[in-house]
Amino acid sequence: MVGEVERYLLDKIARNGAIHLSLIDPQNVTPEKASELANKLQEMGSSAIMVGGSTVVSQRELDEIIKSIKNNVSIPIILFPNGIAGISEYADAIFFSSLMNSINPYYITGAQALGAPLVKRYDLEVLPMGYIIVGSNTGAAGFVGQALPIPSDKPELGSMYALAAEYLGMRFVYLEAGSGSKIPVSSEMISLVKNSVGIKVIVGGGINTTEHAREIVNAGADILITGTLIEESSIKNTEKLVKYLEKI
Ligand code: 1GP
Repeated sequence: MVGEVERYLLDKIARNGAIHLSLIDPQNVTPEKASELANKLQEMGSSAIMVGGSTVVSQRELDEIIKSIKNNVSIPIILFPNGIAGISEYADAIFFSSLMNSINPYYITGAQALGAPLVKRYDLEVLPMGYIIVGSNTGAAGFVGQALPIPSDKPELGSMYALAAEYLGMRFVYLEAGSGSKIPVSSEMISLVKNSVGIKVIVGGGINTTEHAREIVNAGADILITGTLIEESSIKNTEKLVKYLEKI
């Protein structure tokens, strides 16, 4: 069940305490730019490149981006799909996710059922993940996914959803504040989730400094994701943050 990419991530977490994954949104970059960025991120020490975004609509464009990244990096490329258009045969693995606190069943099991045969046909490694949207500034992810976000000041609700994800068999749980969020996931929620579950805790949305990364790791995050920081070409900040997380 646990494949090569998952083993690689787990080993790195065991060694480092926490790791960094870089998120590239195919809507925001050309294939050339994506591969140049991915290469820089690999050199900085980021553990994997995630590719996806809430508004991805063209599988053909996604394929071109991933092929281009693949030419330039050796770290795994993991899909972070918003739906069927977010699946590419050129990736190494997929965060096969359920948006657990959506009010629309399409985002909980509908898109998953439609996409599952394609994941099988492409022989993508599956990383089962519970995706939970948190806070009041949840951006495109919250809007498109029709989420009923967990209030930031109700960490116990976050931990209930995370525990449900674990009991449903997911091996990762992602606390998502929304890309570019002004209200990132709180340390209280991260530590309560971490103390409630045995699966790996991913945190993303609005993380843009090393200090903030330190706070999140101290609270218990296993994996930190940054996207906007990369796109805004704050490469120096990204480099510091990655080096801190990956203990380089
Ligand atoms: C979005 O959590 C990720 O899914 C990344 O967020 O763009 O704010 O880094 P940022």
